[in-house]
Amino acid sequence: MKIAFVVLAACAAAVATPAINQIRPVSNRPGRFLSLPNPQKCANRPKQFSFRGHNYFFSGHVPELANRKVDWLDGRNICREYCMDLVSLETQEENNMIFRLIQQNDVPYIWTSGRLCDFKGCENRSDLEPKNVYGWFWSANREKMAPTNQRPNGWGYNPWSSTGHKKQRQPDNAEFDINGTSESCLSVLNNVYNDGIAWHDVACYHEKPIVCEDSEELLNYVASTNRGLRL
Ligand SMILES: [Ca+2]
Ligand SMILES: [Ca+2]
Repeated sequence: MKIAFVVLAACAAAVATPAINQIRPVSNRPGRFLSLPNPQKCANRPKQFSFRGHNYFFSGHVPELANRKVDWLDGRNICREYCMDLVSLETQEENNMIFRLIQQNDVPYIWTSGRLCDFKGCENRSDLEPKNVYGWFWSANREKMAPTNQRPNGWGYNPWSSTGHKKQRQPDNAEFDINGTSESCLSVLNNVYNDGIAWHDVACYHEKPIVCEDSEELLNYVASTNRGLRL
């Protein structure tokens, strides 16, 4: 189910047109923008594993990124230069694959492309209310997530953790009560709250390793503007 998030749709449109400096920031920090793909990096992107035609990599297994932890937008931008984006976990099969990666490599947490639609362009959208249930989507492809309080269609479990800082189901926006920062980004945490590997809403400024997944949109864009480039 695709829905048109106005601001992000504008970003996507800008990628496909010459008006590249019209891309709007998705963060509240001024002067931060989505990065454009780098054709050479796209052609040489790390392909550590693949699933249903998409390539993926974990930053911890890429020598030049292995020691880096980044906030959510920097994470997206690292991926986007490779024609990828932060991973989107649309199916249980894909989710299980990423959970296994985290478990087998003892990774404490990663960023995904999951985002709460709580920025400019998300106002007056009754279909997204209440936001903590209906307001989450995958920013890599703007696909809406299942309601957070339900098992997604075709899944055997609800990937959101049943606990967290406030000992409440996720998403709980817990940091907002502490310092006024919204937990608008989706991280997979590895047993941080004695809850196994599970989804949590986390404030986007936290620095974490990343998993990147092929972006069809960026690959198609680079393919169409770089004839003959092998991607
Ligand atoms: Ca995906
Ligand atoms: Ca939380």
